[in-house]
Amino acid sequence: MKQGRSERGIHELYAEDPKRADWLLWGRKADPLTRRGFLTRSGLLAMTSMLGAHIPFAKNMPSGLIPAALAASDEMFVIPGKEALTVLNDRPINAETPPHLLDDDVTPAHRLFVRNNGIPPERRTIDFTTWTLEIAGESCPHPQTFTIADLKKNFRHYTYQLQLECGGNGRSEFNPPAKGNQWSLGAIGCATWTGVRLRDVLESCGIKEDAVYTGYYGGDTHLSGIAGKVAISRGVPMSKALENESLIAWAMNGKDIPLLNGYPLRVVTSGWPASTSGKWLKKIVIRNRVHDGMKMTGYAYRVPCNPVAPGTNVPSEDMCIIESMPVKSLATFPKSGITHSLARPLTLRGKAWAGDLEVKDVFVSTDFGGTWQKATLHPPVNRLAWQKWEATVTFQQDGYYEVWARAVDRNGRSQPTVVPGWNPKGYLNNASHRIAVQVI
Ligand SMILES: Nc1nc2c(c(=O)[nH]1)N[C@H]1C(S)=C(S)[C@@H](COP(=O)(O)O)O[C@H]1N2
Ligand SMILES: [Mo]
Repeated sequence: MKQGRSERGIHELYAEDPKRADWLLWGRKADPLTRRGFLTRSGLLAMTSMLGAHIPFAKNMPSGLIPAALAASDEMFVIPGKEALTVLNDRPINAETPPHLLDDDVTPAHRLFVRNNGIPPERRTIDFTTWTLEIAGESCPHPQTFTIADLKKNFRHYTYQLQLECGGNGRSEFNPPAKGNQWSLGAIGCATWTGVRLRDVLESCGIKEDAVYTGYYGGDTHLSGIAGKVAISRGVPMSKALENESLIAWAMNGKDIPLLNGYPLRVVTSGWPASTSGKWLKKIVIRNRVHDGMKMTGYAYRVPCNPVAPGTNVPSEDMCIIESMPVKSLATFPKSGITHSLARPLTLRGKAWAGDLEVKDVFVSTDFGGTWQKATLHPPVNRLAWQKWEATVTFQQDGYYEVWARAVDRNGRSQPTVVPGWNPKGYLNNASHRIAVQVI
């Protein structure tokens, strides 16, 4: 966390509210209780007294599990237009959405997370009418440059609801900890995107037979401010780029894309780490090799090709690029920490998604995973949209409960209830979401 008050950027946005600015500059201190860490035996006793209740399924509770009731925390409001998001960093700006605020079927602009690797272009420097997108690269025989009006005129328009999840979502739970944004659960959203198919645009420029990968370039700049140094330039294999749902989008939820989410133009390659969905899109290259842009090489967005023990020093040649994201779900209602009456059943709601795949089932548990009950799962509105689920649970006695949600994809792969495969950069944590419910 940088602290220099002289730094320009988002701080200017808060000039009119010094209290918020102060808080931002000071940063969000990691709360040890937000980690899925371990407590001692006496900690467990202390915990019961902190919760002010006994725990009916204590015998099932993994030793040292920190109750979701204590892990939840409310944060200050900070980004104008995205006030309810939890800000992790201000330079670059990174902010996530608390799970209970992801309850909308379609994520509204003010609730879509923000993950910036560099400094976004300033709004006043962007002109929607003169913004251009260049298609080039060694495997593109006829490079061309399009205005947004050209894209709109020359190609068919498509609108899809598409989920975007940062590859590092859930990173805060890995142990040993991984450097990077300490995302908890909210670097995910599913808005509606309108644009043209990436395939149609690439095909109009030609795709040579030796084409293997795309690479995007955006209008943001590297944090260092070094001229010509890009913040991030990633891409996908041609097979992913040519899918129906891979878009070059100019609208989100029927409006201009919010500046922090890529205005005026972005790639959306849903189901893969959202880092493949380039914002402030200026250029796409068709490559005859795996794209080697910024954050495509080394350890960035890669995990060990074979599982490793926590803390292992993995040689970079043993790291593989993340492709489709793993199955995952959230309980978006109720908010973790509610009090519920023993006399009434509790109806839960949530979302589930599974990278390139569809979600087959969602299960919920109120006894720390001892038993599971099937939720009602709705089909996606289109491929790569998240799926809604609901379930009604009842409680036999009062006390502290956790509701756990677990999704299973079409291939039968389930979310784990503990943090899965440790990896050096802390990607792909798809552990079950847990919410705390106090039954009285
Ligand atoms: N040009 C550009 N594109 C980018 C990024 C960026 O920093 N610059 N961040 C990427 C990452 S890591 C993620 S997770 C998503 C986040 O999209 P969002 O901020 O719209 O939620 O954008 C991706 N596209
Ligand atoms: Mo990301």
